[in-house]
This record gives sequence, C-alpha cells and structure tokens, in this order.
Amino acid sequence: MATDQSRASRHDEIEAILERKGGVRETRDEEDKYTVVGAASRRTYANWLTPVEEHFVCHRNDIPDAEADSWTVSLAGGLEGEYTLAELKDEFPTVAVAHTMECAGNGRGQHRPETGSVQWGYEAAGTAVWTGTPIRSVVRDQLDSAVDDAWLTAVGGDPSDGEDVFARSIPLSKAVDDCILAYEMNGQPLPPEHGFPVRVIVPGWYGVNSVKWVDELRLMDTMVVENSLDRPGEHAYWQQEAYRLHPADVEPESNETVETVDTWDQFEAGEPEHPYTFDQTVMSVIGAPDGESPVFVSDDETVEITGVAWAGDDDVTQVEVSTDGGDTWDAAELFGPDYAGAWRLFRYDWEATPGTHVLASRATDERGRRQPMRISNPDAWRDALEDDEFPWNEGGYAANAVEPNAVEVDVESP
Ligand SMILES: Nc1nc2c(c(=O)[nH]1)N[C@H]1C(S)=C(S)[C@@H](COP(=O)(O)O)O[C@H]1N2
Ligand SMILES: [Mo]
Repeated sequence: MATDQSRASRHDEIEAILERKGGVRETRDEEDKYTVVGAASRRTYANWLTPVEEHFVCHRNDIPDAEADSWTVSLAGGLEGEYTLAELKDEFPTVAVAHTMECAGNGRGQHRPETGSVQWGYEAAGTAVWTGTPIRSVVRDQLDSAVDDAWLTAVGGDPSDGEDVFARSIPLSKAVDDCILAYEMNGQPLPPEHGFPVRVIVPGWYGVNSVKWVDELRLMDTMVVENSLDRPGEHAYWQQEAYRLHPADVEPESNETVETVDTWDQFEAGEPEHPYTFDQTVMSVIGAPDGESPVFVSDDETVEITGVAWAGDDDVTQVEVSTDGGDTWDAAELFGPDYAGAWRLFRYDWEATPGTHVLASRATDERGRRQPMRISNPDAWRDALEDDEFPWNEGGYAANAVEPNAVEVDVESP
C-alpha cells in the first residue's frame, strides 16, 4: 500500500519549500508521511488574497520532475485527446477563479484523543486566484447530453511507491460547471509544490479534490473504485479509504456514487454511512488581532477584529464574534470580494478593555448551518449534532469547531 511507508525525501522537499516560501512553517506529522507546511501566522487570515508564500502545501508522494514542454493531460474513458500545456493555453479560453482551498485535515490537530497523521490547527487554508482552462472547454465537444450521473476522475502524475496513483473523482456536472485546469497561481506560474505544470482546481471543495500534477482526466460511470483505471495498482485508496469521515476502528464502505456531494448533508443523512470530503463545511478564522503581542487601546478607541469565513459551495450569510470566549455573540460585518468558492472578509469593532480576552468567530451558511462549538468525544458520532459539537472522527477530517480556533489577546493601556 502506497501509504504505509514514510518518505525521507519529504524532509528535503519541506526544506526547499521553506526556503522559497517565507510565510509558512512545517506542521507536525505524526506518521512522517506527508510534505506539509501551513500558514506561519494567524495574520494570513486577516487578508482576502493569500500570497503564494503563505499558502499551505500538502501532498503524499514526491513532487514529480515535470517539464513544461513534455507534460501532457490525456483524456480517457471514451474521451479522446492529449494536450500539452501550450495547447491548453492556446486552444481554449483562459479564465481565473478565486478558490478558498482548505485541506480536509485542517483542524485535525484539535481532535482529542489525537488521531495521528498531520496535526493541523487552522493553518491549512488559503485563498488564491488560479488561472487556467475551463474543464468544460476541453471536454464539451465530446459529451452527449447524458452527463447527469457521470463522474470525472483526475489522476495525478506524482510517482508513488506502491504502484498506486493519486486519483480523485468529482461529478462531471461540477467539473463542467466551474472547475479548471490551472497553470498559474496569483498570476505566477504554478510552483512545483502546488502542481506545476498543471493541476485541477475544484472551487469550494476540500483540497484533496484538486489533483496536482494532473496527467489524465477520465470520464466514468462511477467514482473511482478498486481497479477502475487501466493501470497497475488498486486506484481507490484516495477516494474510498482516506479522506472519509468515520468513527474509530471502522473501514469506510466503498460506493460507486452518492446522492449528494454536500459533505455535511451526507453526515446528517447518514447516507452514505461514512461521508466523503467533497465540498467544504462552514468555517471561519480570526486573523487580527493575532494574539502574538498585546493590543494597546486608549479609553475612547475600539479595536478592529478581522477574519475570513467560508462555506464551500454555499454562501456565508452571517459571522458572529465573541470577545468573552463564546458566552455572548455579536454580528460582524461581511465585506470585500464576494466570489463563489472563496471566503469573505469580516470585521467587528471591539470596545476592548484592559485585560486578557478570548476572541472567537462563528459563521453560518445560507442553509442555516452554523459552526459547532467544540469537537465531540470519540463515541458521539452523529449524536454530536445535538450537543452543538463536531463529530470526532478517526481521520480527523472536516473539523470546523469554534473554540479550538479562538485566540487569546492581551489588551493594555498605552
Ligand atoms: N497529485 C496529487 N494531488 C494532490 C495531493 C497529492 O498528494 N497528490 N494532495 C491533495 C491534498 S490532500 C491537498 S489538501 C491539496 C493541497 O494543495 P496545495 O499543496 O497546492 O495547497 O492538494 C491535493 N492534490
Ligand atoms: Mo489535504
């Protein structure tokens, strides 16, 4: 199995990334398997656009040694075509999409007991503007009208030690709606660690769906299951085993398709039994004040609290801020850019008094779903919902609890 071994080369990758990108730091990886760095400072979440330097990185295999001239993306599964990067750029329209990418493991480090693997706090999220080719333009000519139930599987060209591949499936309807083959990030060529020469971007969905170093797009009747692809390996690990929500000591069941790709709907409905991490659940992070140094405030001044809030495919409709550790809440103001799939900024004028205060934020999406207060104990599973808790799950996925992301701030008189 590709994921059983740790990988010494990841340490060299991390060092190289830290050298290139000033605004990130390494995150604790219990099993020493992933190349992972996250935003080094809470201040990242006081801005709408995340500079490449501060955007987290997460992958399992070695970064492939890719050359822009020879890399191709092949269409498969009844679709025909093979495109170089130059062809993707020249033969199709160029678009840019704003996408808040959050690793499905963001918040895993907040689970107690610990779940193993990468111990992310809130640092595995960022918003970039990705430039590329709409997937719709590349496949459109070849689709008949029966796209409703089809899936599109993207396969990564990253080498893997178990002869398996990094393959993820999304519904074809989502792929042709707003997904792109991206070759630039914030107007710069994709850095190697973010998928150079070309990656998939799935706006509003957990990072795992945005396959880096993509070399194949395959039209399928089902999402990827064991032996779906024309190549060695089992193929389904990243879709059917990893990145699923489930209680301790449970193997998630394999599914060919799902009724809904809304991750939280899947959890609430219990269908499928163990949700897939597709679209992102409602979440927010305060960026400033950052708690790193005291805030100085005189009697008649207020302190501006700023942060970001997102909810995957859904809009954020409300953000509340607490300055007393969650006892009382006040509405914050949403402002700034408003793009589907990307976070909103929020702000709040705080009448701060000298002392130590715990600041927290709580977002609600357009369907009335609000971030739960804390992460449950390992036995709660679906019962967690009734207690305003997020379900502890063995992989530590999709966590969006309020309290673990709070920030303690010292206020002093000037
Ligand atoms: N080919 C490939 N694509 C991948 C991965 C990977 O290991 N291999 N990791 C995924 C995961 S888990 C995440 S969170 C995002 C992270 O993208 P970033 O490193 O550009 O932030 O890439 C996704 N795409
Ligand atoms: Mo991830």
